[in-house]
Amino acid sequence: MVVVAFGSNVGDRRREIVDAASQVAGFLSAFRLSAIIETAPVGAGLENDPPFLNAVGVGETRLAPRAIYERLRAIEAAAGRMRPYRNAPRTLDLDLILAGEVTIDEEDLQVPHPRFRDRRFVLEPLAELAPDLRDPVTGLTIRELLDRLSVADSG
Ligand code: PH2
Ligand code: MG
Ligand code: MG
Repeated sequence: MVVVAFGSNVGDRRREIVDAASQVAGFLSAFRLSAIIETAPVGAGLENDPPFLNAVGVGETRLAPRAIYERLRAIEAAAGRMRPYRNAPRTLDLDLILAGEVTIDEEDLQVPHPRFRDRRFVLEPLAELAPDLRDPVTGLTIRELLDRLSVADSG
């Protein structure tokens, strides 16, 4: 199973995500999109940025992870995504979170996404679609990763 995270905090956020999802559904079979949720920006220095809409999509493909990644980048670019600085507000962010059991650690592409285990805005929508999916690195399921995060949150 391939997992893609969707995020937008500039412009017509819902439309950006819905449009992108239909494009991703063009190359992932059995595509499913989670609920689209509003989330506060997570990350140092982002406190005053506009709120995000986030969602997660899952599907299947025989494309290699790098080919998926290139398609995601092309969809972002077509949505007018600018990259003036790291974590800048964006019309559309598409992150490849998981690609089955594959692990990749290259300069421009890491799979699984190195920060997804700490991100409620990814784990919560993903738990709606695939709670029993396993992270190949930790061996934990999405439900277990989310529970672990909840424990950490409550101190
Ligand atoms: N993406 C980030 C950094 N912080 N916070 C939320 N709530 N949603 C995001 O999609 C997000 C973020 C980097 O891509
Ligand atoms: Mg991102
Ligand atoms: Mg990104």
